[in-house]
This record gives sequence, C-alpha cells and structure tokens, in this order.
Amino acid sequence: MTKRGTVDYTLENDIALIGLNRPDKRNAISDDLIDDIGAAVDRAGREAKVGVIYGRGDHFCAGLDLAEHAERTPFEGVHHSRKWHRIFNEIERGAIPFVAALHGAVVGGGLELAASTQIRVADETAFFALPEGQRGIFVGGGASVRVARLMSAARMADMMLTGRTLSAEKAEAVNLVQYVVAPGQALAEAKMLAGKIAKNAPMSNFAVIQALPRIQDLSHDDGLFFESLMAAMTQTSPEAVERLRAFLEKRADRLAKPRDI
Ligand code: 1HE
Repeated sequence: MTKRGTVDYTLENDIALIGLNRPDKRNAISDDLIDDIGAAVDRAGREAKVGVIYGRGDHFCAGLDLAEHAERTPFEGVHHSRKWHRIFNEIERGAIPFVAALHGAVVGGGLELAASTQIRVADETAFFALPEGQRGIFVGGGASVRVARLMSAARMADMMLTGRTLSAEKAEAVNLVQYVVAPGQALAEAKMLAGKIAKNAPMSNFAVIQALPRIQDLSHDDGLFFESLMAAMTQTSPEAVERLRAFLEKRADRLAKPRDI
C-alpha cells in the first residue's frame, strides 16, 4: 500500500483501491485530500483496469472541508470548484470505470464524489444529505449536474431546501445507489463487482464510461447515430472477435442467474 498524505492506494489484481484517509475529520475534503484523490485517480488510470473508492473510519466522506472553505475569496472559490470538476470528471469520464463503496455519512462533496463513479454500493449504515443550504453555500463539486440527473432535480431541491437525509434503502429507491448490502460489506461487494468489470474487454468498458453518458446529452436521433459508431468500433476489435468466437465455441461462461441483492 502507498500512502500519499490523505489517501491510501493499493493495486490489487488490476483493481486500484483508493481509500480516503482523514477519519479524524470524517474524510472531509481538504485541498490536500482533493489533490491526493486526483493523483490516485491518475495513477489508477495508468495501471489498473478499474478503481474502487472508499472511506476509512466510520464515514465515507463528510463533504467539503468547511474550515478551509471559510477562508476563500469568491475568485479562489470558483477555481476551487473547477478543480473538483476536473478531478471528478476524470473519475466519471476518464480511462477506467470506478466503483464507490459507501458507509456512514455520504454528504455534500462526499455525495458529489460518489456520484462521479459509475457504480455506488452502500451498506445499511450509509446516509445521504446535501447540507449546503444549512451551511449557506451551494454545491460546487458537480452535484447540480450529476446528482440531479441521477435522482431528479426535484428530489435534489428537496434535499437541499429541507435538509432531508436519505437512508441507504431510500437512496436505492431514488437511484442514488445501485446496491445496498449489510453493514461493513460495501468494500467487499465493491471489490467483487470491480473484479467482474476488470474481466470485460477494455474497449467495452471505455464505451460504457465515455459513450453512454454523452449519449444521454444528445437528441434521440443523434444518440442512436453515436451508438452505431461506437458499436461498429467495438465489434471489429480483435478482442471482440475472439470473445464472440469463444462464446460460439462454448469456451465462454454462460450468463449468471440474477442475484438477490
Ligand atoms: C469536519 C467536517 C467538515 C466533520 N469540514 N471538518 N459537510 C457538512 O456539513 C457535514 C458536517 N459534518 C457532520 O455533520 C458530522 O461531522 C458527521 C455527521 C459527518 C459525523 O458526525 P460525528 O459525530 O461522527 O463527527 P463530528 O464530531 O461532527 O466531527 C469530528 C471532527 O470532524 C470534528 O473536528 P474536531 O477537530 O472537533 O474533532 C469536525 O469539526 C470535523 N468535521 N465534518 C471540516 N465537513 C464543493 S462544494 C461541497 C459543499 C459541501 O460539501 S457542504 C457539506 C459540508
């Protein structure tokens, strides 16, 4: 394991495990922590097939470090927000897919970080909030785009205006997370899912992270056209040709039955 200041980094069987490690401050995202996340995400993109982001201690992440934020001028604030956007974009639309393993507080900037991953696994202790309204600020790490698209702008407005906190179960019902598991099991489940993702053809994973979100921003007709281009590009790759042949020659695994989670 490599420790770079506030983040732990381990490469385990093609999976980069990125652990937020400021538990005494509930993994609140300081300037050092966001820089360390950025460096870990870059490194993961170079040497791993998939990344898992998790939090050390009792909480995933308490959001923006409010102590540092209180000192910023408006101009520093906009640069600060743009830096978060750059790093979270690299998670959402970078080189490899990411899975978030969530427990305890997943609030404010912590939810923005989680929303930039492709798959979110929460354990039953996880709770979700956007307390920016109570703190007198606005979201700045991408929530008005990513969280609003996941759960709807109406639900996000409710969370911000009323300070509503959602349980893991409710978060799954409103599309904030895709999996809910027993307390303490989020990281193990995230690693298991990451292992499956790592076995896919890299070009298919690339298409899912690069093409799928962009197609959501296109018109119906343009989306279908973009899809055809991506389909043609992936299916003619040597890896796809070999994987299709493996299926036809009965060398590939058959589909698994649905799992009850
Ligand atoms: C912090 C932060 C923080 C904890 N910045 N220091 N985020 C929030 O508004 C959430 C604020 N935090 C909380 O509501 C609670 O800390 C928790 C529910 C997450 C956890 O409660 P608990 O009882 O386990 O811990 P605690 O006693 O409240 O906090 C422990 C320490 O962490 C304490 O410091 P200490 O020196 O007194 O020990 C806290 O001050 C510190 N701490 N959270 C700084 N967030 C790009 S825009 C994004 C905008 C946002 O993210 S707004 C949401 C901010």
